[in-house]
Amino acid sequence: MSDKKVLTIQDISCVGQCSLTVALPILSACGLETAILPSAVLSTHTGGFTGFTFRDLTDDMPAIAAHWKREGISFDAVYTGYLGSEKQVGFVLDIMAELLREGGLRIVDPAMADNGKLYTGFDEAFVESMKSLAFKADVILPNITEACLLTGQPYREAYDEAYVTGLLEALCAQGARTIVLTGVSYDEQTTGVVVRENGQTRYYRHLRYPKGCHGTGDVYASAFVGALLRGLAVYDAAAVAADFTLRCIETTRADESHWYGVKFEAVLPELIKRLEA
Ligand code: PXL
Repeated sequence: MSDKKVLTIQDISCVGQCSLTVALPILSACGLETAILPSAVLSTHTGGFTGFTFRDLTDDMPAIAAHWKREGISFDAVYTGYLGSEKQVGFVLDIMAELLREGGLRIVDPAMADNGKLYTGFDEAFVESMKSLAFKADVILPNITEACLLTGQPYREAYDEAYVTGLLEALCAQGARTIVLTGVSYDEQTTGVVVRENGQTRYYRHLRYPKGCHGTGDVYASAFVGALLRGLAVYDAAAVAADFTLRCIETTRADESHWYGVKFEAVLPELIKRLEA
């Protein structure tokens, strides 16, 4: 167990197994006390459903944070995912400055794009504001598309190690500290994560399934944060999260009707056991 307290800031997609409905159970399973700050409430996520509702909670954020401050509440880590507006990015920066304990971690998943495209509802102005958050974080977890957007590098479907090294260097040049670059694949059979920490780069490679699943970025980031705050080193946490995410995909892929997310619930016992080891 751990007595670390983490605050995660992302949306509630009521249906669709992503963002807070994934982060909260995974972080809790990892043994962490988890506080949430919902950035928005959507009826579903935006990746494949149409006609979803969207309630922006931007204006509630400063009042919630001010109450916590009055109560003397603070956190060992703030982990952010999908944010609903540029204004929210500013509030998140304030929250990190005001409510993190000394030595607390800022972990940012710049969730805004995948497969070369911004998610529905995001634009260049949002990307600009995300830069101000990502480059202040202790750890960022971009996918290749998000790394390109943060650095202005061109997105490529197929690439080599030199391209990935270029992306990491561009991120570092802009101020990134520890980087966990997800979905890095040099061939059809394998994929993995590249971890850049203290000037060292390591690649954790594993099996790749042909079709990506929605929500795996959130599952991955949440398991990574859980493992990291349980005391694992960054690379080891990145590997545990990769194995967990792969098992979630394996558990889901045969069920065509489950296109909107992964069945992570069935795999939580494996994650819990792994963290006990
Ligand atoms: O999984 C990232 C995510 C989070 N929240 C919402 C989304 C998405 C991706 O599409 O639409 C609302």
